[in-house]
Amino acid sequence: MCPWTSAKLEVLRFNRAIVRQPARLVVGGLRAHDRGDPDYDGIRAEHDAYVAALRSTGVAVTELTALEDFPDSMFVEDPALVFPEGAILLRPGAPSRAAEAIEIAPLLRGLFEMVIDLPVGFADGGDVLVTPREVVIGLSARTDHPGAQALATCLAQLGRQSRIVEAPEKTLHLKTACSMLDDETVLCTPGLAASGIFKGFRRIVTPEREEAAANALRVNDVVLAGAGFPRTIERLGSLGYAVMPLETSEIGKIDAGLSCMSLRWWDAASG
Ligand code: CIR
Repeated sequence: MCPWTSAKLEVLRFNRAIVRQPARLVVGGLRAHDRGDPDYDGIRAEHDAYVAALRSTGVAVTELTALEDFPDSMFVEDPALVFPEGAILLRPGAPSRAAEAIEIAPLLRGLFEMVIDLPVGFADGGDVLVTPREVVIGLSARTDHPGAQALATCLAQLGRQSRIVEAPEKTLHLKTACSMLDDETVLCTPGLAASGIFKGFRRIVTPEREEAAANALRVNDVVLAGAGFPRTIERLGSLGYAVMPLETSEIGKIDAGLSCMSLRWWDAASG
């Protein structure tokens, strides 16, 4: 077995998660390039399998009802950040998603003692990668400089250091192109691997034409990975990771991947 599969999972141990059921209007969700509308039933099936997968890893999942006025609201990762020590309500960069933070605020205020509002600028949770040593904030079409800097201040209030980087061009979010596989290892696209952003991390690079596989999701002992990326699955398996393939072809049509469908954290009180 490869030695790094026993690496620590300080930032990838979760016992709580929040998800939101897809709105009917999800078929009209935002996308950079039109590859045809996704199918609502297909999205529901992908979402249901995702929730079941989270539960199978030991996570208690709070499932919110659909917000029918917000096509992209099932992607709960973008309007907020959650940590064991508190939550941050973000200001999503797409105008049609701005109010999603207002919608999720009451739940987070009930769950966390400390909830900080991003005061200015724009930032999407998809641009925020949590690593043990720091939080990496990507500048993108959704996350601007004022938002990233304000977010760094909010994170400092929670005791977290951060670093602001450029997300790769032509990707929606920083995490469209990378994900943590364990505390020391990043799965990322070739461009991001070469960028210097992950200097000091072990880097596993997505195979050619499987760049979208970089948005995998490590939850406890399992790596959730897009079923449409067989070479990535094979590579991770051969390195000793326990991979659970999940269908993402419908959510992929609206630029979504596996991280975006949940907010995850370790809640000490839940044990
Ligand atoms: C959007 O463009 O906002 C949605 N269609 C997809 C959001 C995906 N979010 C994420 O990866 N964090």
